[in-house]
Amino acid sequence: MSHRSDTETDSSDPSWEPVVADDVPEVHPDAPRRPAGRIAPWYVGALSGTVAAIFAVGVGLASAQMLTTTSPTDAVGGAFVDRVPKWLKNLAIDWFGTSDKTALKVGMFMVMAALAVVLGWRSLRRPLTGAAGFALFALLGLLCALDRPNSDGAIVVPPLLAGLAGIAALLISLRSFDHQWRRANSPQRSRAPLGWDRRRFVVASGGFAAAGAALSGTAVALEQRRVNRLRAAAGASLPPLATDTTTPTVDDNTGPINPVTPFITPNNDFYRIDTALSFPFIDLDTWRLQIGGLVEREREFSFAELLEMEQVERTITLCCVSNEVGGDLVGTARWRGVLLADVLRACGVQSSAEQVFSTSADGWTCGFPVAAAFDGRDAMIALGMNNEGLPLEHGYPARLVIPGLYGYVSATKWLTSIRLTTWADDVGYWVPRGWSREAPVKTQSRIDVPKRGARLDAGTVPVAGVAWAQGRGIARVEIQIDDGPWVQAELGAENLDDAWRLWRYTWDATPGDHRITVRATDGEGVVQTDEVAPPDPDGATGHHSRRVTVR
Ligand SMILES: Nc1nc2c(c(=O)[nH]1)N[C@H]1C(S)=C(S)[C@@H](COP(=O)(O)O)O[C@H]1N2
Ligand SMILES: [Mo]
Repeated sequence: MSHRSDTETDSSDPSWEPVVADDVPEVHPDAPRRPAGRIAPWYVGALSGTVAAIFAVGVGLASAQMLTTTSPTDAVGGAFVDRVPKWLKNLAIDWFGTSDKTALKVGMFMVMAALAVVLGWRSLRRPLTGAAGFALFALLGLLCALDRPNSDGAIVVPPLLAGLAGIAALLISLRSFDHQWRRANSPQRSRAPLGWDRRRFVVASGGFAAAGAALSGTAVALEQRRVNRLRAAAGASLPPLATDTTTPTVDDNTGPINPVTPFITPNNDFYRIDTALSFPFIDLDTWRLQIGGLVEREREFSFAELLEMEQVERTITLCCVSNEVGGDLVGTARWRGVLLADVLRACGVQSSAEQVFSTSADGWTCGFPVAAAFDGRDAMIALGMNNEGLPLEHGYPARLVIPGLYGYVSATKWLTSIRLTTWADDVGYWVPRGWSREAPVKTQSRIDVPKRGARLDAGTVPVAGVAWAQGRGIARVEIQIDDGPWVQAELGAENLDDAWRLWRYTWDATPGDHRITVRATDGEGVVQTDEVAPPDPDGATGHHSRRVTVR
């Protein structure tokens, strides 16, 4: 330090540390010193940090794929999803709908990029700051990984590798300008220019960026291959039905009752809601459904064993508690599989059991009353959906479908275990997060056409939609124009207690601004309430209405 003159030292900045310094052997006391503070421009640091982050993320993603485990980014994202406050989760669903997971990932990468820029910039003067920052990141990834339910030991490896990769990439990128200074200071090369070595920096940082991108690309490709294999396996998982067990329904998808919403929702159009940032690792050969808890005999069922049981097919409407009045988080499918009651009877349910508590391959849980499995409704372990094996998005290889209950308390996808238990002993995923423990579906009706704010010609206007009250069925749908009388809509022929009902009404529209409102009456004669309630905590209520302009 004695070589530095006072004027060269910015003593007001305690973080100042000579990039020049102590670790360099003092070969020549009179050699020119790099002027204090004359370090590479800030963006060199920022770039080093960014490049190191890209490399670290690539190493994390690729190593996770190779070890078939959760990546550090998914682990951190998953830990975040598990902890988001309810208002933020509702806001995310409001803003991004079913793309909320993509939004989360994009947000996470933006935060990481911002932190990497700052870390890199700070590291220009203090490389250890950056190293420590990446180590903290690795620690966060490690803690989140350990926090993931249902994961094996391999999950700790990717965050550790990613942390090491980030530190190495940062220090090596930063050294590319330090190095030039050293050469300038050796007596032999005392006339070499001072400052950082652009070319060396570009080579080092470009190399890490390219390697990081290549690793990320490889990870994406491996993940895609895994998903494709799972999809192929899902597609081939079900033999054709030997006998026709289909619940008799009239022509699906052909009825003109509702021009935009078919009675059966095609798998590709079926809404998807879950907490999974990537699909769980499933291998049909080793997959087992475990039944335990308050049963006479704990048992395990392989997929083949489930297929050997009596197969049923039922048309059931599934809906999400987060569905707003008029929303589209609802769909109807023909679910194929075994009755939950058959499987539970094979194990003998003890009388002290209160709750059927299920867990997915990725550790998500939910529970519903034991009665729902035995009260005569078609509570199912579904293995197929609309004449296909269960699609990956919808729970391959097996899921629960319980008519009349919202998905979050009943419809476990990627099902791996069912435990008979008490309400006190096990609590489903969403319950401590503020949603009701029990959640029967509320009667709802929705207008699909005309669209909101539509401009229509006076005369005959088709109005159409759907209505549902699973378990009770729909007996009547009524339409109100402005504040006029309620008039009956025509109902679709498909009339099942557990499925929605299509409806239409032919409106003789007169010029002006109008409001169209719908309400349904369930099979027990109860009219849908007009009391407005939000989805939180156990399902939205209120009438759906649309404003249109007629010319
Ligand atoms: N494993 C798992 N199963 C799950 C969920 C989840 O987050 N993870 N979400 C539930 C919720 S809230 C709903 S509404 C339904 C949605 O099923 P779908 O995506 O097939 O429409 O799945 C249920 N099953
Ligand atoms: Mo849901």
